[in-house]
Amino acid sequence: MKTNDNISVENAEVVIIGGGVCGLALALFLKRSGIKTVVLERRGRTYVEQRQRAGVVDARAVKMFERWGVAEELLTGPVAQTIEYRLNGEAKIFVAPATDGIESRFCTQQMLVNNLLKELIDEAGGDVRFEVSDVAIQNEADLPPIIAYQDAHGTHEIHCRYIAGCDADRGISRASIPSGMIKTYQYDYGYAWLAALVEAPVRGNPIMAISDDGFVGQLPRGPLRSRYYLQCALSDDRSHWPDERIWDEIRLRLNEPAIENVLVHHVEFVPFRSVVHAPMQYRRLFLAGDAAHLVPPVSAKGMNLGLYDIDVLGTALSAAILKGDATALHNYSDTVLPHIWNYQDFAVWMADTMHDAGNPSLHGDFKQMTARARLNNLFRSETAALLHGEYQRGTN
Ligand code: RFL
Repeated sequence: MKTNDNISVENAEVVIIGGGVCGLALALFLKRSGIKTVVLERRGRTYVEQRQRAGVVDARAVKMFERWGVAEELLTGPVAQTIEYRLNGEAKIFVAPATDGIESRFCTQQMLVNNLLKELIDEAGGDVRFEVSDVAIQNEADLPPIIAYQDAHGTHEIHCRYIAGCDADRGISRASIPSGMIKTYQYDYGYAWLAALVEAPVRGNPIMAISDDGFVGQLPRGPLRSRYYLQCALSDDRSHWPDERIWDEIRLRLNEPAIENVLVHHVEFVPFRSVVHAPMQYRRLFLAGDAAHLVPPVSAKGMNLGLYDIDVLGTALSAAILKGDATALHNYSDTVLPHIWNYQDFAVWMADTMHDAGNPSLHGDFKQMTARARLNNLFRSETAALLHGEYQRGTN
């Protein structure tokens, strides 16, 4: 490391901006390929370790971790591909038809991130710099990129060959791309979910319950906890939803008056929107995960789509750096976008079906009846069930 005018200057092959699930997975892959990589993360390690979101690593992502030889280190056990769909209290269990043997794994995002940090930093000595600020990107045509940032010791510059923008929707990576160079496709659904992490496990199957009083879902988040999702208005906030109302609505929408109030650890409000920014690359900057696309949580695909990007991007970066073949890197965006659009369509299917089939005040009684027919197809058509199972596994 050199020092110029109180700015430390160093080199790396790849700088990854954002040390969330996508940035860390990419860093681990590159580290194991022998590529010098630096991760810049604005939060502290403890904060990153404690952030809880997704619950399941889909079968496609499991295959990726198996190919990389880290599935056993990172993931916990297989998860049954069953969901209880409930319509006004009447339950039907959807069992995804069996496929080629590889199954999704139960592994919360928090667990996966903790295991990635352990493998990357504690086991492999990977370079993750926490609590950095003012990250700035120079990505000029025909010049190697320069990433500047601040930390407690001063100002730093990293000269690199490639930048991976894994800093989610509000990060600096996508914002650094000049306007007009990428197009944003966005769809707003007009409602939100209240997501409540509670001290109660899922008993039986994960539940997706449609009711005339609105949607409620319960998904596993570890052996002791689960997350309830309640459809709510975009304008709602915590003042509209004291704990007592959360539990009253859960009992009402599930039609289970005996459910008891337990500790609510955390509540957040997630507006439903789908977004794709395309192309997902500009010069030597490549966007992955939430920096490039968002899906509503009803599809349970946000993290899994990000891991798909990382699989393609990691392979393309290593071909460019280790073999001098940048073809896959040039084609990165064109390679991943068809998959992303496919799962945006799945997210629309899930969102419309789970919400329209309930109260017709949302989109009318015609949409209510077509949504119910669509849901019913999962139980009467092997073809529909097979396709739904493929989407759940991420193999479509
Ligand atoms: P992350 O995980 O948000 O990490 C981005 C990292 O970038 C850092 N950062 C910066 N660092 C340096 N400089 C800057 N200027 C920076 N700006 C930001 C941040 O501190 C952070 O550490 O994004 P990534 O890696 O793209 O991963 C995306 C996933 O986290 C996301 O798609 C999922 O959590 C979505 N999601 C779910 N996905 C699933 O596959 N299955 C699920 O069941 C599921 N449930 C959910 C979800 C997301 C939710 N919320 C909170 C929107 C449930 C919820 C409630």
